[in-house]
Amino acid sequence: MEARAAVDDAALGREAWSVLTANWTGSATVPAPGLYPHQWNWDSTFVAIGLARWDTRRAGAELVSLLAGQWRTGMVPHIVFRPAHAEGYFPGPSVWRSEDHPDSPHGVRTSGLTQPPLHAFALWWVWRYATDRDTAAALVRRLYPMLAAQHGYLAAARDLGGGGLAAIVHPWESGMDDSPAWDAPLAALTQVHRTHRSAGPPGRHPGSNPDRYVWLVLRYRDAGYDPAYLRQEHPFAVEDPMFNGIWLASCQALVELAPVAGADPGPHREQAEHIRSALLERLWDDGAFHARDLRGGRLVPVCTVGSFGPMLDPGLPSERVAQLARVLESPRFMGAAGYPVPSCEIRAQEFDRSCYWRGPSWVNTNWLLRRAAAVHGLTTLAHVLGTCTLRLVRQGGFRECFDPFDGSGRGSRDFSWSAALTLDLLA
Ligand code: 9YW
Repeated sequence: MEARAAVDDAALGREAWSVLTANWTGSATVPAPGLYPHQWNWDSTFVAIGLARWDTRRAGAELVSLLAGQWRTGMVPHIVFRPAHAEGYFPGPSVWRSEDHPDSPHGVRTSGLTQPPLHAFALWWVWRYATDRDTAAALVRRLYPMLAAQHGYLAAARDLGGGGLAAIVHPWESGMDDSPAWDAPLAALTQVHRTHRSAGPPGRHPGSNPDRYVWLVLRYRDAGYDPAYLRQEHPFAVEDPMFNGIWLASCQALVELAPVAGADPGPHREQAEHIRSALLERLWDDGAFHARDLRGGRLVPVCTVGSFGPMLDPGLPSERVAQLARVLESPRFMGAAGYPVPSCEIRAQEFDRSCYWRGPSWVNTNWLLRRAAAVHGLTTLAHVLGTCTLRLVRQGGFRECFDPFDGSGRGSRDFSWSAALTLDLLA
């Protein structure tokens, strides 16, 4: 294992700051130098969370710059492009062509997909911990209407199953791009592609996932990013428990933030209750939450780290919380991993300890599950998740993800959310 001398808290904090300084563009934090040269949606929410206790202004700037990419529909795009690095990442702005869409923001090029709606939660975290109260209050007043619009978009345009949950229309929208939860819905695309061959660029076949990913983007783009197309035709539509658990937590955050912005918290409370019932009715099976493949009309059997997203809800019935905690602590997840939390259950055939969201442990999902455990008073679990996550970054640095058995780092180095959330864990 690639370990380094363990560093103390003060040194770890300084290292985290230097990563965040290096990855700051002047208005936003990019996820990792080189590999991801633009602003990514949920990455920025984790950066804002990590900065919340230390730098109210920069935490606010992070959210403001991301929301500059918001579309008039309320959709917050998963990438806000930096013009100087236009084609430094594929698919870049020339693939998405956001500028051709009447609802895209002026002067900012973005992707046409979204990512987990952690924004209101992140703003609430900033509000909750801000040392600069005036800046935080001004920030809440400024961003509240945008976040309410984002939630409105999810309810109006993304309830593709008609049961009160938001569907993702591309694996990238989950933030857990190659999770085994998308294998079956993606496998079904081969057939669809054969019958719609003209939809992709000439010669492109969705024989591998990267091809299918781009093919899905092109279909959606060529349909004008139209919600009616999503409802009627788009071949990938999945209700993900993590995406919806995060949305629910953000609705609860808006309940707290609405009065600060002079708005009525009632609709956000109702929305949260609606999502909770829908999660329990539509995604609960066999002791855990599962993704629902709307096009295949079934739940995806494999359990992933996403299965625990609804635990972020303080109102989740206690017997469900206990069942989820048992699964999380069992050898399917933490019980057999030296370094929690593997992104896929270890016993699954699809589990791969070295492949992104198919096995490795991630700082951001560990942080979310630590928060979920704390919300339900599971203090030992929360403590273990916090200390093990700090152990990972102490030994391996601020890597993108980590081998769940030996803790060795994987993917990019100097990864922003790993550094930012470390600052929060050290608090
Ligand atoms: C990609 C930026 C993004 C994250 C995702 C992660 C990865 C990008 O990087 O996706 O090219 O696949 O899966 O969660 O937002 O850090």
